[in-house]
Amino acid sequence: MSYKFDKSAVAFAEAKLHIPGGVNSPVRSFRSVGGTPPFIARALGSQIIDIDGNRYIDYVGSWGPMILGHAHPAVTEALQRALSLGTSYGAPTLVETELTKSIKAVFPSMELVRMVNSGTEATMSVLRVARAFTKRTKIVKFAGCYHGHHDGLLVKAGSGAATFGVPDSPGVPEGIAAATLTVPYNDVHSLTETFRQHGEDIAAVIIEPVAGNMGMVLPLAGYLEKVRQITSQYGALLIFDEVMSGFRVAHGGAQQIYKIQPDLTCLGKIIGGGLPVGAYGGRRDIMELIAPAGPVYQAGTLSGNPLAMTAGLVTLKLLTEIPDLYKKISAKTAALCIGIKQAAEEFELKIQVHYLGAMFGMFFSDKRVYDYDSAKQSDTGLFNIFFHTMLEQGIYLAPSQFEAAFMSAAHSEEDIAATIAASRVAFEKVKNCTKS
Ligand code: KE4
Repeated sequence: MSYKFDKSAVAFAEAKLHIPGGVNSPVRSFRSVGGTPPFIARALGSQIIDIDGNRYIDYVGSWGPMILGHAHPAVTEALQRALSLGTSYGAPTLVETELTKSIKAVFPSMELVRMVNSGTEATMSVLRVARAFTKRTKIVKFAGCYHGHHDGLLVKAGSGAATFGVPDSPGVPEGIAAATLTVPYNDVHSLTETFRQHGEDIAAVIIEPVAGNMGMVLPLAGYLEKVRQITSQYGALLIFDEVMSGFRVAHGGAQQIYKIQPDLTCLGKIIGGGLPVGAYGGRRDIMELIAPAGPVYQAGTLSGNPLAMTAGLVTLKLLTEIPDLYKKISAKTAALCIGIKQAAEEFELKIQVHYLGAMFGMFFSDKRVYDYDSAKQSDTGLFNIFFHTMLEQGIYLAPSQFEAAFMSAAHSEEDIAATIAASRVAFEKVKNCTKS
């Protein structure tokens, strides 16, 4: 059955009249891969269905939140009950404390947690409290890591040796960018050198401990330990941005796998079960600076709203209660990635496949990918051919080489087999394109 996107094409043209680029988040526009983004009508389990009636096995999962699969009955039922009690009060509720306790049970480094409405709000707020606590101004981030769209982190490495940041978007003031130093991921020497030069004025380092925004890139052996050691040595705070990796690469995120205790952690996505959410938290002596406990201001009309808290609480309870859930999801991810790698080799195509827990990614590159520069060596043209050939076979991957993919508890063995089979067709097409 050939996929048609007629209704989505009409919908996309209409959306562009009213919404910038026709989407409410850029990556959804398919600008990176070309073509028309399917407009989704509904989803259930591992599947999404678009308004043309095309069905897809979904490996985007709303960019991470849907680890249980779409429209999980327990989440839906709990939300329906919560809806009948109202949608938002702007006052404290029991469910906020319950969700926070569920997070702390899995992330013991988070002694106090503040709920917000997005990962962006979480990372924006965590920088403020890090600067207030240390009374320092500079922040270190890593090329290829993404922490949301606030000015302080929409920054890229400056030219030449200077690591001072320059804006990564129009509208970001030079002065704000200059307070953010950018260094390569997985490069201990650059980080050490940056601290040697600026260490006394660095408030914090913020890192995706398992990176998912340059494609999926894993920390090299011992790297995160060195980052922890360097930040401690200079009195800078270590912030793990686990908005994507939290409850994803393992139940307790990257900090559980690599046994690193960050000073502060940001979470999002999965903890809201598909509703708008973010959270930041960590050492009590730092988080007690946050208003109203302390002087560092941060607020939000819908922070901790009962619907997101309810969806998140049910999701986290299931992640804890379903026996061997992470073991099973990790095994599915591994089986899929090994199968795709083997399929590529059948066509003598060299790809890099990375996976950990319920997260995976692939690069059309014959070289190791360990940072943003090496990720950018990938052949995005080949990726785009692969992407569309998979889409037309009912496999919905992230529409960019520089994104990650996400497995859920709802993906079946049949889904995995169908995806590997579809990848053979896609690799054959890629191979034929490389010949011509
Ligand atoms: P949000 O503001 O999108 O909830 O979270 C920002 C954020 C912070 N930190 C990390 C590690 C993230 O991955 C994200 C957001 N991830 C992207 C995926 N590349 C969300 C998808 C999108 O931007 O549309």
